[in-house]
Amino acid sequence: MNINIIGVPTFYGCDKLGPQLGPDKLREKGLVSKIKQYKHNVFDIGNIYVKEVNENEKLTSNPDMKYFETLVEINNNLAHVVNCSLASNCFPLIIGGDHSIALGSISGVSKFFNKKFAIVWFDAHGDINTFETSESKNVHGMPLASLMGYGHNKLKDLYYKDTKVKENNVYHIGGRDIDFGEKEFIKNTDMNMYYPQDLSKKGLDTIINDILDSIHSKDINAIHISFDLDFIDSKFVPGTGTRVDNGLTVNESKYLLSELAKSGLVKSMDLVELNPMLDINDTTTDIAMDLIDTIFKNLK
Ligand code: DIR
Ligand code: MN
Ligand code: MN
Ligand code: MN
Repeated sequence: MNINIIGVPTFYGCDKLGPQLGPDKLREKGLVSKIKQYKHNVFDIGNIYVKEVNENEKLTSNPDMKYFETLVEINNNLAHVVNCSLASNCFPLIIGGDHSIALGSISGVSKFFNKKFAIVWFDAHGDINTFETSESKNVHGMPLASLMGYGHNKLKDLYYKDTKVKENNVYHIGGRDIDFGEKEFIKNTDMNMYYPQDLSKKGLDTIINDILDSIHSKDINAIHISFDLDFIDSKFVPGTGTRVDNGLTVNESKYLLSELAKSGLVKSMDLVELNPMLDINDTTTDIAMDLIDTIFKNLK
């Protein structure tokens, strides 16, 4: 397969320094050769441009969302690069950066597949806040809501003017730190939520089969994986910004990713929230590499 690596070196969505170093950190660790060992054609097409913004101007463009206009710009460019990548028969692997970049990557995916795709979102958090429910004003807590058509117009209508994904085509796994407003949203949404207690009660194989059966039963041509490293239990991932207990192990995460990859439907992926400044002995970087290894080893 042809793979495009696209880095998005930004921390603007989480307002905590570190994630901007993620893409180059993984490159230094041998990201390209890691993927090449599985006989893929790998093209590292570089990083999306991230404009420098002064810390004290972060709320100037919008009082409710930090670095708003700059994030819109970054994501709009990213969406186009991802769309072009798919159009040239390449698998875009988007390396963050914080999770706000999923807004751009998935908008590009949505345009290419004409919305006939599913998202599997691995995260301890909901990422379904809007500027009205957010307690942090951080855009990395909002991408999924924006993609489903909620929140600020400039986020909802990023790249092209419409809702990017049907709520029922979103499969969210691992949520355990959901904000008040997000819980209210979940009560009325059609998106599919799988909490850590569901995973332990029913077993990982049952859950992943349920998800794949559900996807197969729909008019869907592709799966996009969006993997936030805080999906994994806090004790294993020092190098991510918002760690949460009661998550899954690395091996459990790898099992879920390998089953998805084997389905033959995975056409794009984000790996986000690696923070090399918080990491200890590259533990979390090595885990990120291991997850990527799992995907490209099993990709069909
Ligand atoms: C929190 C944290 N719910 C927020 N979100 C994070 O800022 O909206 N998402 N960390 O991954
Ligand atoms: Mn997230
Ligand atoms: Mn998260
Ligand atoms: Mn929270």
